[in-house]
Amino acid sequence: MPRTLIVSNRLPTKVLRNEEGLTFQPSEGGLATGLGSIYRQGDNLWIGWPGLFVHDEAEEDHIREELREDNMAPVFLTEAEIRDFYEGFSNSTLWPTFHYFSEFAEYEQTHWEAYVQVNQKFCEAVLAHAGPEDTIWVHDYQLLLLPEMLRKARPEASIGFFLHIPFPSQELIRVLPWRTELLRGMLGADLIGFHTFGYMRHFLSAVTHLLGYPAQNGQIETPNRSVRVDAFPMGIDYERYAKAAASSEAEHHQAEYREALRDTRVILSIDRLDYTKGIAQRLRAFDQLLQRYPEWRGQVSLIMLVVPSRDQVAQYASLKEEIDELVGRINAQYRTISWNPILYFYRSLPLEELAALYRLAEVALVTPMRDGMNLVAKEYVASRLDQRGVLILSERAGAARELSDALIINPTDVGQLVDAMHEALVMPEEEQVTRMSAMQTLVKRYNVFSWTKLFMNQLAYTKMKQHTLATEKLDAAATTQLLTDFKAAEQRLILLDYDGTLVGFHHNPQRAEPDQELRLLLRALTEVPNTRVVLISGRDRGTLDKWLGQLPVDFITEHGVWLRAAGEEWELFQAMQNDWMRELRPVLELYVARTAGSFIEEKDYSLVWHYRRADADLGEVRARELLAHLAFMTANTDLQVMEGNKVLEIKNAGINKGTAAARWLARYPADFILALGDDRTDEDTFRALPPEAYTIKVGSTGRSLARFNIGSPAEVRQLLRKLLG
Ligand code: GDG
Repeated sequence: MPRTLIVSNRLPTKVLRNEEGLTFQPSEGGLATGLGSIYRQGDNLWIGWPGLFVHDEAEEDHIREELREDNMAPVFLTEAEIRDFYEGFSNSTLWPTFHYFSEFAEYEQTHWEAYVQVNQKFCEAVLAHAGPEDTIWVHDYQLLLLPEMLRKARPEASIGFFLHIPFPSQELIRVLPWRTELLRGMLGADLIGFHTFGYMRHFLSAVTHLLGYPAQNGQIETPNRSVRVDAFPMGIDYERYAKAAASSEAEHHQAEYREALRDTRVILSIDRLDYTKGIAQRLRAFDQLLQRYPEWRGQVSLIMLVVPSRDQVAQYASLKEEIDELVGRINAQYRTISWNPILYFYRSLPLEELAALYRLAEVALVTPMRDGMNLVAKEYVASRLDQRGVLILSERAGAARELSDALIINPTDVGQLVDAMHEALVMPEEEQVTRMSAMQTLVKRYNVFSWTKLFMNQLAYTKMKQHTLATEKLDAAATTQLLTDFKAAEQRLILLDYDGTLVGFHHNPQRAEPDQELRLLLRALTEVPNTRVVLISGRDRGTLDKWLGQLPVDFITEHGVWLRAAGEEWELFQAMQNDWMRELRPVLELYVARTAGSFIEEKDYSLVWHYRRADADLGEVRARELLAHLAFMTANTDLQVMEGNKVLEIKNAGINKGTAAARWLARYPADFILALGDDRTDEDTFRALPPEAYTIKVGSTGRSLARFNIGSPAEVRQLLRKLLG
C-alpha cells in the first residue's frame, strides 16, 4: 500500500528534557492539526526534528521508539547544524529575503553548506522510510532543496511541496548567490503550493527568468519533467477555535479580564516576535491614534501579546529592545492611575486564554509588513461568536486576498492605520455583523482540512495527468528492444536534430558548435554498415556544412529547404521564391528594435526572429504580437510562420522537416528508423514516419507525437554510443 510521508523541519511533537527524563509535548500549531488527518492514518509518517539535542544513542533510540507509536520519525540535528542551517541560512538568509528584508540577509558560505548538508540528512531519513510509490509532502523554506534530492533517488515518487512564507519578486531571489540551486531544489516536486496567486506568479517568473524554463497556466516545463504550481490558501481548524471561544474556561477568563479593565475597549494584537510582523510600526500608530483622537485616551487599550521567538538571531534581540522602549515611552506618556494604554505580554499563553482575548477584543490589529498567510486573523474571525468585532488587516498578509471584508490597510501608512482604528471603534454594529459573518462563512468553509484535501487531491491528479500525457520514457527494456531491432535490421536510417538534441542551447546560436566527442560519435555511426545518418535541422546549410560537412552524413537543413546526401551536391527541396524577404525583413527589424536582446537570422529561403536572449516575459509578449502581425502580412501567400524554441521562422509553406524526412525515407528505404528531436518542428518528422519507427522526444515531456522520451542531449549521446555496440 503506498503511504504518505509528511516532512517538515519540526515534528508536531516537542521532546523536552527535565529532571524526570524526557517528556513528549504535542504541538498545537495549525499545521499539526491540519495534517493530523493524514499522518496518523495507517502506516503514514511525519518526519522532522524533535526539538532537542540528544546526548547519546540510547536517548536517540528511546525517542525514536516513543515517536514511532504516534507515526513520527525523528531527524536528529546537532547544535552546530541548528546554528548554521536553521538560525543561519534558514532564518538569517531565506527568511529576510523572502519577506523583502534583504538588508537583514546574511550570505555565509558555511551556512549554505550546512543547509545543503541538513537537507541531505532529511533526504536520507525520508529514503529510509519511503517506498518507490509513496507520496511525500515537504513543507517550507527550511527544506527547499529536499524535493530535488528525493527526486534523484525516487524518480517515480509523488512529491509535493508547500511554502508557508511569501515567495518574493524575482528581483529579490536574484540577489541570492544560491538562487538557481534553490529553484531547482523546489522543482524536484510534482506540485508546488503557495498561499496566494501572487507568490505563485513570482515563483513562475523567477523560474522563467533565472532558469529559462517555459511556463504556461501554472505548468513549468523543466528539461525532463513538467511541474505544476498552484495557490492553496491555508485555513485553520475553525471548530477548534470556535469551541475554545465558547468554552467555560474562556468565558471565565474573559469575565476576569473585563472586570479588571472595567469599560475600557480593547484592541488586540498577537504575533511571534518578528520584524516582518510590523509590531513597532503598530505601536507608533497607536501612539498617533491617542494624539490625533484624544477622545480615545482613557477609553481604549491595546493588548499586545508577543510570543518569544528566534531570540538567538541579532535582529530579533534588537527588535525586542525597540518594542520594550516604545511600550515604555507610550505608557509613560499617557498612562493614568486607572488606565494603561498598552498591556504588553512577552510570553505564550494557553489556548483558553488566547481564546478569551479573541472574545474580549472589539478590534484585532493584524498589520504585518509581510506575512505568508497569517493565521491569527482567521482565528480571530472564528472566535467571534456574536459576529461583532472588526479585523484590521495588512494588505501584505496572504490572508488579505481572502478576507476582503476586513479593513484592509497598508501597514507603512501610519495615517491610514490610525484612521482604520478610529473607524473600527466607531463602526455600527450592523456593519460589523455583515462583515464578520461573511468572513466566518469563508474561514469555516476553507479550513485546514479542506486545504489538506485540496493539496493532496491536486497532487494525485497532477501525477495521473503526468502519466497519461507523458510520452513513455525510453527505459531499460525499451532501450534493449531498440538495440535488438537496430542489430537485426538490414537498412538503418537515423534522423538527428541538432540544437537541443545533440548539443545544448547556447545564448548565441553560432556558439553551439559541435565538440570533438560529437564529431567522433557521428563518424563512428556512419561507419556502422548499412546505416545512413541524417542531420535534420532548422539551421542554415552554410553553418552545418562548415561544422560537420566533412563527415559522411546526409543533411536536411533550413527545415527541409536544402538537402544533401553524403558525398553528393546540395539540392533544393523544390523551386522557391525568396523575394518576400525584402518586404518582411523591416517588420522583423521593428521587433528587434522593440525587444532588447532579440536578433534576426537570414537563411537562403527563410527569415528567423530569435528571442532567447531577450527578457523572458517581454520575449513572449513580443512573439505573440509578431505572430499576429505576420499572420496578417502572410495571409494569401504561400508563406508560413513557424514557432520553434524561442524563435519565430517565416518560410515557404509545405516544406518542413516532415516532408523532407518522408522524401528521404522514400529515397533510402529502411527497416529500422530512429528519429530524435526536441522541439515543435521535430513533431513534423515524428508525424511523417511509420508507426514502428523509434521516434524519441528529447527533454521536457509535454505532449509529443514521439513514442518515447529521453532526458537531455547527454542521454542522446549515451544512446547513440550504445548503438555502436
Ligand atoms: C508561518 C507564516 C503562515 C500565537 N501566540 C500564541 C499562539 N499563537 C499561535 C496563533 C497562530 C500561530 O501561533 C501563528 O501563526 P501565524 O500564521 O500568524 O504566523 P507564523 O508563525 O509566522 O507562521 C505565516 C503560517 O506559517 C502557516 O502557513 O500563516 O504567514 O509566517 O496559530 O494562534 N498560540 C498559543 N498561545 C499563544 O500565546 N496557544
